[in-house]
Amino acid sequence: MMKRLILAFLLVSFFAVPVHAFENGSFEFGTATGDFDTIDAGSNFIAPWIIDSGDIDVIRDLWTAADGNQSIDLNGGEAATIRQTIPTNAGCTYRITFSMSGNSPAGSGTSRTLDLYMNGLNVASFSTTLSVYDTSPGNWEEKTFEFPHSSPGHTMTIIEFMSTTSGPSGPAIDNVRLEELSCPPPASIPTMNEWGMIVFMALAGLIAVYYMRKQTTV
Ligand SMILES: [Ca+2]
Ligand SMILES: [Ca+2]
Repeated sequence: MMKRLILAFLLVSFFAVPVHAFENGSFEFGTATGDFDTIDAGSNFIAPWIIDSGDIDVIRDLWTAADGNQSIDLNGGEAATIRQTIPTNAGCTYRITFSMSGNSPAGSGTSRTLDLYMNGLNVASFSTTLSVYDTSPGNWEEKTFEFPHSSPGHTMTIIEFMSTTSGPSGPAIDNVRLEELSCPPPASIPTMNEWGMIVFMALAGLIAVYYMRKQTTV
C-alpha cells in the first residue's frame, strides 16, 4: 500500500506540468541593429518563436516598443506567420494578452489585422486602427483571448500569429503573455498527520504479518 501511495504521489508530481509564459514574448532576445532588421522564415533570431512563412521586421529604433526596446512588424516585406509551443494543462483556462498596433501613418486610421491560431485552428481575429507612430491616445493597445484547454492529456498548445495584412507594412505586436486563470482542484495529497497515520498503519500491518507467519512456521 505504501509503495502504491508513494508511486501515486510521484506520478501526480511528474505529470503536473507547470505553466510557462511565452519565452521571448517581448521579442528582446535577438538585438536588431539600428532602426530594424528584417528576419526571414527559418531564422532563429526570435527563438523560441518560429517564423513559419514570410518575413518579419524586428523593430528597435524605428518606433517605441510597448515593452522593453523591441517589437515586431508581422510583415517584413510580406505577411508572416510565427508560432510558439507552450505547455498547458487539460481542464485549465488560460488568457493570452498581447500589445498590438499598426505599421501605418500616424492618425491615418488604417486597419491592420492578424489571426490567432491554436493547434492549427483559427480561433480569433484581431484588428487595430492605431499606428505605431501615434502619440495620442498612444501607439499600442492590449488584446486578449481566453481559452479553455479541454483536450485530455494534450499538454502542449501551438500558438500562432498570422498576419492577414498584405504588403510590407503590417500589424505590430509586442509583449505576448500567458496567464493561467483557473484549474480544477489538484488531487488531494495527505497532510502530515495523515501521512503519519498511513505510515503507522503500514508498519502495524507489516508487524502483524510478521507475527502471523512466525506462528504458522513454529
Ligand atoms: Ca518588447
Ligand atoms: Ca515591414
